[in-house]
Amino acid sequence: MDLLPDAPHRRLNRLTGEWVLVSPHRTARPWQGQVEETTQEKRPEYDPSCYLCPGNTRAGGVKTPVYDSTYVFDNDFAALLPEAAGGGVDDGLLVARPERGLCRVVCFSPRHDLTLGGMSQPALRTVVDTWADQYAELGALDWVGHVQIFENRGAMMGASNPHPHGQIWATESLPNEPAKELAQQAEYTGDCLLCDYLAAELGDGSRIVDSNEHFVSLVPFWAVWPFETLVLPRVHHGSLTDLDGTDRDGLADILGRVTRRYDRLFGITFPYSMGFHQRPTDGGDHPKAHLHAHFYPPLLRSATVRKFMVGFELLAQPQRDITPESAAQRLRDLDSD
Ligand code: H2U
Ligand code: ZN
Repeated sequence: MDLLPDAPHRRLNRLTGEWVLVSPHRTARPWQGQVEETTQEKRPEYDPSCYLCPGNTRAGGVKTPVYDSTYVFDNDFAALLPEAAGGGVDDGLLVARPERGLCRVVCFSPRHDLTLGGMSQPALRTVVDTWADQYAELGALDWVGHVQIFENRGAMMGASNPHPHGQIWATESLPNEPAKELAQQAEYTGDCLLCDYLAAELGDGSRIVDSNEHFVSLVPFWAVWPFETLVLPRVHHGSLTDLDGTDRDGLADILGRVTRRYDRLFGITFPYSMGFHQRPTDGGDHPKAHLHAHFYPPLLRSATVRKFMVGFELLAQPQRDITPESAAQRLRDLDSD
């Protein structure tokens, strides 16, 4: 896309309907802000003080069994509870509604020292299968309208523990981010917004990071975070449960590749929040919902210099300096094996 200017411009996020300001000329500015400590300690395979390692007692007092694959448990400190409780408030101005939910923790591996990118392909495939099974099981509850699968990785993102794990929050109502994205997809006049978007990106090529037969990783045209990426299935699928065995192998493969590229970018276990957006489980058809995963990493220019969503970003609109095209180039140039 040669038309993209080097001058400040704004780009439309077709998935949310929101704009991001891009300031490519600003990448040379001096930096004297916060520099964070890098802690890249070598972790043991088993940590007796880790509440997620097999056989250990969790903070809530429950003993985790000696698991040898992926292991799922109900969050001991769940943010949501499954029992319906209390009434709401709506006086025409102030509105509050009760919200039911279920929160689970998914230990990706019994090995304390691994990350998604360091796990074997069969082990990663088991994680994908576990996510799909959890989506099916939680989504089948008649009151669960949405299942959010995510991973918070790294202390910088607020992860409480380095043991490889993610979370699942199933809620009664549709949360803000998927609600925005589903509305945009539903309003799209073609068959599928993300199918058309992926075709355009594959045609252009400048923002593609990696791909296999079933999935593509790219830096979205409208990325807000410096090294934000989107993982998309090549064909239209609404959820993880729609994926067959070879699709799931493809997803496991691309997740391994993307996270290994991230880890090589600054030579550290790259912090991020990642998660899947899928068809809601509210009983509706949602034919235009296209399964995808977002990776939102906070780092900007080194292992210690992060982007902050402050100032103009917080008060007005997100802004980025390095272009999505140059971020994609840097990720693409790294080894993914
Ligand atoms: P994060 O690292 O993404 O915060 O996830 C860890 C979750 O694990 C967190 O939600 C739960 C916390 O409530 N947890 C337990 O359920 N049991 C424990 O013993 C400690 C942590
Ligand atoms: Zn552990």
